[in-house]
Amino acid sequence: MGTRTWPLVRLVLLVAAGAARRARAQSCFSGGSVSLRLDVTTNETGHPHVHARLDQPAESASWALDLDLGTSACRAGQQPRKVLTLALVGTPLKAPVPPEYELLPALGYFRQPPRALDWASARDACWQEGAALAVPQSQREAEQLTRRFAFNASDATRVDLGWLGASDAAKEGEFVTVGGVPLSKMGYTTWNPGQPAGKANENCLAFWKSNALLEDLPCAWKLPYICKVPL
Ligand SMILES: [Ca+2]
Repeated sequence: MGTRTWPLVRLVLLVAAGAARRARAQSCFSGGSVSLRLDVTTNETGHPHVHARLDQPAESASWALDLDLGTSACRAGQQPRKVLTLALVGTPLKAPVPPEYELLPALGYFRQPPRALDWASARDACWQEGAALAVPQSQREAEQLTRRFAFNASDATRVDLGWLGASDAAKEGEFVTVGGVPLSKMGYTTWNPGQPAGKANENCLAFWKSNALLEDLPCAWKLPYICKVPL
């Protein structure tokens, strides 16, 4: 069914950091832009429609929509008008870092939880804290992590290794971070000599406390792990 646009009530609004402001009309946004587009149209049967489209980066805030339909008159004696009020309330774009996280300057916020976990449980535990299972992005970061954290943990299969946030479970030999980025693009890929060597039996990434070199290990092992909140 065809529609026609009411020329005087076509609205394009831009919402940034929770505050609405008028912006120039455009149909596509990119980068960090968050846009809210409202189109008020009527179809051939005369039914008016309001279409709302919120467009934002995938990692952006989630929004709660609050609608209120009522009547209002600006002045005494004025004919009441029907008023639809639309409110969007977003979650903060950046959650505060939990207090137990330690800032390593220029690297991020980190913490080693006290328990050892299998790789998938460690990944999920970091996510539940608003962090991610750490992946060093430089030699310096890998060495800082091994120096700063003790790798001691209860119930650990071993305490001389710690989990990192990458796996080649999806495609053998291609390690991808928990954020979906190929490990080869993360800035630190210094494997222990001869590694990775575990083939399909060892799909999860770890590093050695002693020298920060990378190792593939069975994902069911329980190892210490480090969660990271990026700067
Ligand atoms: Ca493997």
